[in-house]
Amino acid sequence: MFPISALSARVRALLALGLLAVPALAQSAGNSMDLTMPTLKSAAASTAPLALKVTAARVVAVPPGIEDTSVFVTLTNPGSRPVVLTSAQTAVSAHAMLMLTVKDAQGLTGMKATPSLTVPAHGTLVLDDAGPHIMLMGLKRSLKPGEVVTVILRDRAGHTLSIRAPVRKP
Ligand SMILES: [Cu+2]
Repeated sequence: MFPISALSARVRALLALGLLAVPALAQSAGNSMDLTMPTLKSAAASTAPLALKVTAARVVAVPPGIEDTSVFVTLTNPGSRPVVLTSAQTAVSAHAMLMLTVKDAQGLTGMKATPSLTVPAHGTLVLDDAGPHIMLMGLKRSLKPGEVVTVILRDRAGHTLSIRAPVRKP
């Protein structure tokens, strides 16, 4: 949604940390077993996938050459406990970050990274361009309108939810 130049120093610092982690990820990506084993382990440790209802999932289409975009989705929690999301990931971008939309003292709209987003018990969390959202940073290729991108959300206990989000023009 926003040019990279709009990122706060804090986000840049977080990105730098993320970039530091890339060599380790790239190494394990070289061997599909390395990717599969931790997934199986965490699935065994978790009791069930995240029980959230997903509606209005979409990825914002951006022109070729633009490397960042946003994921919007409405998440409804039928359960009696809040679901605290702590990370997102997708195969189509180097990073996925949980973000808040904020206004500065001059009234200018920007965004900042947040360590978590909460879907309240018996409630709904709307991710959109005016509020919290997920940023995909460092797209590995241009996304075609209509194609479906898989985005995985993870909560603080390691439970995951796979979201299928079609690419849509804003
Ligand atoms: Cu944004």
